[in-house]
Amino acid sequence: MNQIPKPNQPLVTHIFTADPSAHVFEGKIYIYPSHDLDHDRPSNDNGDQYAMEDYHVLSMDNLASPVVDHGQVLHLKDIPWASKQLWAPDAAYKNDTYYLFFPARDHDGIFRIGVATSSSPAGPFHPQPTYMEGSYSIDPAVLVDDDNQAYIYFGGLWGGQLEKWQTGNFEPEATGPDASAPALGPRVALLSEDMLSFQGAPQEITIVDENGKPIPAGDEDRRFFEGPWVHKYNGWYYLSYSTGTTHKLVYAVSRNPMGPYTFKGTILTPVIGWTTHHSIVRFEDKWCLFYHDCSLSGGVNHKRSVKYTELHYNEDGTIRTIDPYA
Ligand code: FUB
Repeated sequence: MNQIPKPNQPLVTHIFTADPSAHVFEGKIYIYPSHDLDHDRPSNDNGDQYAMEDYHVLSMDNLASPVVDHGQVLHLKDIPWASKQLWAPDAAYKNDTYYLFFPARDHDGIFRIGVATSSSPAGPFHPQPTYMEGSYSIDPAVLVDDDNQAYIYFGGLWGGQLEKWQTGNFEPEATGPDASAPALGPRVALLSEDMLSFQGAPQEITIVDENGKPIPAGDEDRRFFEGPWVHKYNGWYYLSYSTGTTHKLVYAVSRNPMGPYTFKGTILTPVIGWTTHHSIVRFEDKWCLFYHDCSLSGGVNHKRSVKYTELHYNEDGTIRTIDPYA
């Protein structure tokens, strides 16, 4: 079961894993993925096929050592406010505590974001009794900045329900903006010192083109769809995300963690499978892209496998585009 990971190969093959959020904790690489279920129920644009019920944590001492599956660290049945669909999580460390941030549908079918805590990066994680007040949609990603201020980024279209929050309230019938109108941006909120709540209302992040114009909703090669991730490189904040319908991982940069962000280019060309979702982490002297695809399941969209590959910057700070099958 414990395999030495090779670049662009599944990290583990005994379970399906997706949406990897990788971090270096206690000198090792820890990966917080979704745990895809091996079922054959039908698929739809609402994402009902992504019916995940628990989380596992994976770790590697380094890139040449076996992957350890630390087993189930949190289950749906132990989260009082959640009804189904434990989607893409992220983890953070602060206050001598490890925090697992995760989306799930509440008992009204609305996606919310919860948090669970542990004294170990490998879990188990103990959930708070309620979701984070003011949270909505999916795909939380947390950046603890150099000054120790933590930011939570989140959001996703379609099944992720971001379209339904344009007024600040949940509007079940709401659809996205017209093609020529600015695209919906991911959201960002400051986290409280104890990491358990939002400090103030979430704000929408604007993503602009090279001329400072917001990327329109119809520009499906560049507009935000889901899976935000923010990392820092040479004093710049890099916001990367999935374009959804065009299946790319792309990025934009800013001097400010709250944005606006200027679109830069493509990190990863489409993978096998509909979704693409990633994280970027520095381990020792290498930058790594963790991502997933559906090669192990022969292309079944909801049976994904986490992989990694090395990521390279150009002299000017741009990221070299990666073809995962080259
Ligand atoms: O894994 C369920 C959903 O699929 C995630 O939340 C999205 O980012 C997409 O990868």
